[in-house]
Amino acid sequence: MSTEPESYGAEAIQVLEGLEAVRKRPGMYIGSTGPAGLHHMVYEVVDNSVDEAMAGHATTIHVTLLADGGCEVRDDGRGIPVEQSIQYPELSAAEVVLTVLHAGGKFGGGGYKVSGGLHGVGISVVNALSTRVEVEIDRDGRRHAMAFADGGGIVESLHDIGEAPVGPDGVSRTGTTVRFWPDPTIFDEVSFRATTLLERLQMMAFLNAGLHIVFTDQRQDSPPVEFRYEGGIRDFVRHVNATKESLFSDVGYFSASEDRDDGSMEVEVAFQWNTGYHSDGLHSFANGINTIEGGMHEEGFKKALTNTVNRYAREHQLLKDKDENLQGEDIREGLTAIVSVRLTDPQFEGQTKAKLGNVPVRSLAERATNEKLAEWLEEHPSEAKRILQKATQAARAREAARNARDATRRKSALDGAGLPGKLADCSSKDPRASELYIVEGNSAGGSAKDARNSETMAILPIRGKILNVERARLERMLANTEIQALVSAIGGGVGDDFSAEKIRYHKVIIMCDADVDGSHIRTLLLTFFFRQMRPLVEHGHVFIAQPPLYSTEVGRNKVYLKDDAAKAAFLDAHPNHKNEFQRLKGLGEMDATELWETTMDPVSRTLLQISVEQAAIADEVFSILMGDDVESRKTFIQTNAQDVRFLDI
Ligand code: 0RA
Repeated sequence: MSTEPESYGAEAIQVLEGLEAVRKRPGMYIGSTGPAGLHHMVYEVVDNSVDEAMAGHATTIHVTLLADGGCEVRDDGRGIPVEQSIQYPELSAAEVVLTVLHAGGKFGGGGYKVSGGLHGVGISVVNALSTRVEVEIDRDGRRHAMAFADGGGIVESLHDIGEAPVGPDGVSRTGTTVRFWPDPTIFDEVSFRATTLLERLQMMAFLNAGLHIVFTDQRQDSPPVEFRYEGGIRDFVRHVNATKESLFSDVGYFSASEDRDDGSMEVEVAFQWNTGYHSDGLHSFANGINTIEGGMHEEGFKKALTNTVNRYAREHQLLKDKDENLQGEDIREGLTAIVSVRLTDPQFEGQTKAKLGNVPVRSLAERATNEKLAEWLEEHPSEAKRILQKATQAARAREAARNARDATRRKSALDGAGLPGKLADCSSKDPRASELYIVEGNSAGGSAKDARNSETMAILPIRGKILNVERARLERMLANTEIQALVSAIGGGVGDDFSAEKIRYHKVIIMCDADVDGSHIRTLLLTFFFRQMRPLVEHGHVFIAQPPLYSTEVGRNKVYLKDDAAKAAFLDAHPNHKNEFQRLKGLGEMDATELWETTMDPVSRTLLQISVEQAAIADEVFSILMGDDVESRKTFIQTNAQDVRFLDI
């Protein structure tokens, strides 16, 4: 085959036009061109390998961040087919997969029943949004290679480069390796964040029992991180509950599937209760995607859970005739459960496209739970008894909580009547012009007060760790003075009562240090806003202040540089620059002038606007992967804290 890029036929031109459409509207294909979109590129490629593994043909996926900024995904599957394409005779099948939109596993006899992919867009989209893509395919004893450049143009047609490596068993290796370099003219940032990828890869390993994922970051010399969970979602539940006190040691599990004319579906559920008080430990997934807004699978499971537990309780006289049925939230208190479904054509709906809409999944989940959970309860009488004791206590606590909440609501502090003492309010009464800076620590709060423009900027210092909202029940949370100050300063109420019309500031800016504690507080605040003031996030009123990482002197002026990329760009532009770069101190150590210049001056500051999706991710990641254990969370952040810019976003 030719390796020359010339002599495009009509089809090749058509193909390039398809990829051009992706470059024109990247957001339509990968959601955004921010960090989330950048990381979707990796998931898109990995999802193809996961599909190959789920079809029973691959066991191991290596994800490697290359020192030069590229990303390599390697699997030991069958290898993308290399023969001539039937539909596009001038291209090989592999070239079609890389250049034609939605050409994933749809051709040949080997197509997949169910396929992952957040947007299910295929590797061609990754190609369209990369400056270079290299693919190697080991198949039929040969190694084949091809390469693309500048958004999908073929620079090396598929060609044979020799024998495929032979393993110790004497069998030729098969598999696919894809390397890509995201296009910096498309993405705001092209540096991957290891933590973000690790979280997702770990989740994938939990959701695909037995799948072996190896992650290596060659940009630094850290050892590879490996995930493999033979127990799948049972191990996931065990992992979430590891930092909690479980109510019993067994992790329940059941699954069911159904084949229909319009495709197949399967549901898997794992569950265990802990002694905690959340009733939001239910996490659901559809084709490996975290459905944080729930949907049909969750509905079916929840309904049947409530039914089945109540039915069991009545049949075993654990509820008396005169007792009311236990409510769903009582039964779910302390429950950690994973509901994972796979289906042919998932419909993602809702605000963040994270709600499963396929109606038939509801009845499958419901029937499976009604039948198999009932069996599990019969087989586990002592566990069943504990679950019922806990649910009964929760029902009583719910009553008490309602009374406490009513009392709290009557308190004037929460109606915005009195403003908190430590709030340095701004003089403007126009919410559109007003900004609230939530500042970690009193000393930073002091500098911020000195530095601010008092007409438009209000300062609210938050001391130490605010209450861990993840762990607390609502009434306890509202009793916390830091939370009360926050609620009354913002002025829109809280929880179901929250109204974005009443808020006193249109910008609520979280200003924390770029260290572990700062990141902790930032995540807590985002979790709080996401759960208790969601419209504030939805309307785009929540921001994160991003102090620069470096400063340096140019003549008599100080120049601030946002991050390593900005520093590199500065050095490119000033090759003779000899002055040193200072790494900037924590917020508390800056004086007012410095704080103003780096972080608060509207002309030069960098504010990151938080989307519902980001807040939801902060919330979800926080509660799923970290549980209640602050220590393990700290360790996790510390080992991944190289890139402080993206911390927790
Ligand atoms: C289409 C058909 C077949 C495999 C694949 C695609 C495939 C794609 C990717 C992408 C990354 N790794 C992959 N592994 C496989 C079936 C091939 C056959 O029938 O042998």
